[in-house]
Amino acid sequence: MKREQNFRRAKKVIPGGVNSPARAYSRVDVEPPFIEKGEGPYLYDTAGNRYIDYVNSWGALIFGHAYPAVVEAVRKAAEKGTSFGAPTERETELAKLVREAFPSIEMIRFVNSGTEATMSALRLARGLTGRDLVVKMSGCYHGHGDSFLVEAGSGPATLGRPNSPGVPKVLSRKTITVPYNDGQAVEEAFDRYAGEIAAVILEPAAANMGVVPPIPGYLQKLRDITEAHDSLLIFDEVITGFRVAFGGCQELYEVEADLTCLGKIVGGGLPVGAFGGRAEVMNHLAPAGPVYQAGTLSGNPLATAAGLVTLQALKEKNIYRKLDRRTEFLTTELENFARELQLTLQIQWLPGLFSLFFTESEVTSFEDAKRSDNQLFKKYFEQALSANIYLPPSPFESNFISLAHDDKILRKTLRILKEILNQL
Ligand code: HOZ
Repeated sequence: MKREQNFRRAKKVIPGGVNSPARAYSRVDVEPPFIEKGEGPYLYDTAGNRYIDYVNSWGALIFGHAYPAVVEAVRKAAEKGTSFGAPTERETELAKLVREAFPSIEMIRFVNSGTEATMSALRLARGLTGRDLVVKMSGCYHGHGDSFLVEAGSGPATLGRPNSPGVPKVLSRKTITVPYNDGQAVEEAFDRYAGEIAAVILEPAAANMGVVPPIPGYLQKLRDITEAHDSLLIFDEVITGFRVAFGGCQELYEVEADLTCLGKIVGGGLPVGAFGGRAEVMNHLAPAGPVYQAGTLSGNPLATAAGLVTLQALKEKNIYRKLDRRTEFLTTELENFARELQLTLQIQWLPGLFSLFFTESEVTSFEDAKRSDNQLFKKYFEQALSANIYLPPSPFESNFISLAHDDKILRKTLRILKEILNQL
């Protein structure tokens, strides 16, 4: 069925036709393709088109679609039961593997999404410190928990509604927002609210306002400030964990968080989130401690099976070098071409993810990202979709490269994107 027809039908029974707003193509003038299947770097829609996919389930699929080891592990697990609501050995195995990747994590709890991970991590930080305030960076997105829908990136930014109605004012007042990459602003927040801030939360490399890496010294400064004020530093590595490096941004930038939130890759494409940190912190969680958090499907056998084979496969030597090299190839070639054309374009990237900002100078904050020319973005996006390149439909999202995107696929993408840039 054609996408217009599909979308019309969906809108009659699902608000906006989608189960998560970022997929609704609200910022562009086309309807979203309805997907039938994925295979390696490709997505196939119900109208018979095959796309090269640069969304990769918003970063969850580091090996591409229907990665055979994951499919087999999930199939085998499903044959023995899909949910027990009881402990399994595989949960411990997965926990141990995450610990290997992130030295700052001694204990971890698995949940079902990144949103649950960040909500629970913040509750834990509040419960532990007895403080209510949280410092968040504008343009960072931490899922749809009440405390985080304040100047949020990703879907809320795409819709132009970074603060959501329905969040009690008393709660949003507990979220202090400061610009990303501005350590001084965090210092000032601590001066102003001395003894009241439970935690500082951020994406250590922002990926929900496009890709905005931290400026040198920024993460260390936040580490120092939070330590000096007995406040917790929470890294939301839902996107960057197991993507920019096996140990995420903490490995890349050598700064450790008190609590780390994970999602996407850790579940190998199944619904998984997780949060972890030092044992003395995590043991405040029920039933070991008083802070309550729970979930029937948390740590379910399908999710842990997919997560386990994915993380095991990621331990293979040189895998991140490969991802780094491929991302560098695509972005550098595009950048050089844009320079030849004298296009107003910034390409920002980290291993496995990148984004294009149609703006004059480097983007280091949400304010900068918002200056990106939306008309140019729309043209670029729509032409790419017509040429069967599936990109995130918003400048406030990241493009993702998987290990299934080999040199041939990248060269083909490059040829198509160059043609499009040439016509902008
Ligand atoms: N949170 C995702 C974007 N950063 C969107 C997920 C979705 O719409 O599927």
